[in-house]
Amino acid sequence: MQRRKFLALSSLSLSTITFSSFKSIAPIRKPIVISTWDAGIEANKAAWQILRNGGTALDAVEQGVMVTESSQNCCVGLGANPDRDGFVTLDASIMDHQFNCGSVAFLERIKHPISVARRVMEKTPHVMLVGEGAQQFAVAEGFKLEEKKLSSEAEKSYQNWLKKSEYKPIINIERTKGENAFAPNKLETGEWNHDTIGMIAMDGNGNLSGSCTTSGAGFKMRGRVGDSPIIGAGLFVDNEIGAATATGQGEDVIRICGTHLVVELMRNGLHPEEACKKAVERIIKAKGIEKSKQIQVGFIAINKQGEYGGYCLQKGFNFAVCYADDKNFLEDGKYIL
Ligand code: SD4
Repeated sequence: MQRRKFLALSSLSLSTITFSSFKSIAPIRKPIVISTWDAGIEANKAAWQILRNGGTALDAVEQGVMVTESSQNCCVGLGANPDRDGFVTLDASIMDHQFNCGSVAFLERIKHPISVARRVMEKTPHVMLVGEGAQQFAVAEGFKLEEKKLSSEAEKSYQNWLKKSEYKPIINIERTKGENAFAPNKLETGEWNHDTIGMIAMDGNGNLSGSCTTSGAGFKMRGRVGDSPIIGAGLFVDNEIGAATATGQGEDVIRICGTHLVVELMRNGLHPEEACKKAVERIIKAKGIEKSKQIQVGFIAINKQGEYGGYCLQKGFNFAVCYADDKNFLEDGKYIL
């Protein structure tokens, strides 16, 4: 009996030792930045310039996604599809390595919601500002109030959508035209409905930060807010463990506190890819397989070793990974359904 107990104990401690020493000898890859979808390549380039020059992960994730918010090729930001009443409303969040975080939701006519989110984090006692109040704050902080006008593509797409006025999320809409393509063909049909970039990074000091910015689901109900500005849903960072961000149908990410779950799974020792996979499985468990087939959700994550991974529900999600001047590439997310 005694001997059996001893053997059980020693194998337990052996596996603990092996596991923790494995963790501690895993090579640390830093700096590193990863971000969702094809647009992540351009965003990573901007973030990488900051990281390679010794800048902070926080600056990198803000300035990285600002590229996407400004891009004409992408539906993140003011060029995006409007809600069903014809207004573009934006959500964004940012989080640093000390649990500081800021977010804005239902924000109109401001070009860089991510920077407003950062000001909320740095200059207010709050975490989240929404709607008119968020806009007032932005203007008081010197952000320009842009004209209330849809981009020509969004206008076309909205007019088309109005013919049926039917809200129907369509999975993987960003990538209907092969490698590196958004979906200009879908502009004609009003079906371009995923409009997000999430970015997470570790800087040379080993500090993690993340950002997430979106126009949300195209033709959504007025006032609808997705997962992207909700800390623990669309974005979460715990500097001891790792960081995660999400894309896809926000309602289903919120339901399971998706990115918080991913980080907690990494805390339990899972590799980022495995953690993302488990979170996707949780969505399927919550929703059932048939309903899960109708939507897309993707998670990406990095840990303190600079290991990274992504996982999604359906084929078609990808993310951009950058950790050297000549290493900025797209990876397809593995999928379950
Ligand atoms: C939302 N998660 O508002 C966002 C949408 C998205 O690619 O990620 N689109 O629900």
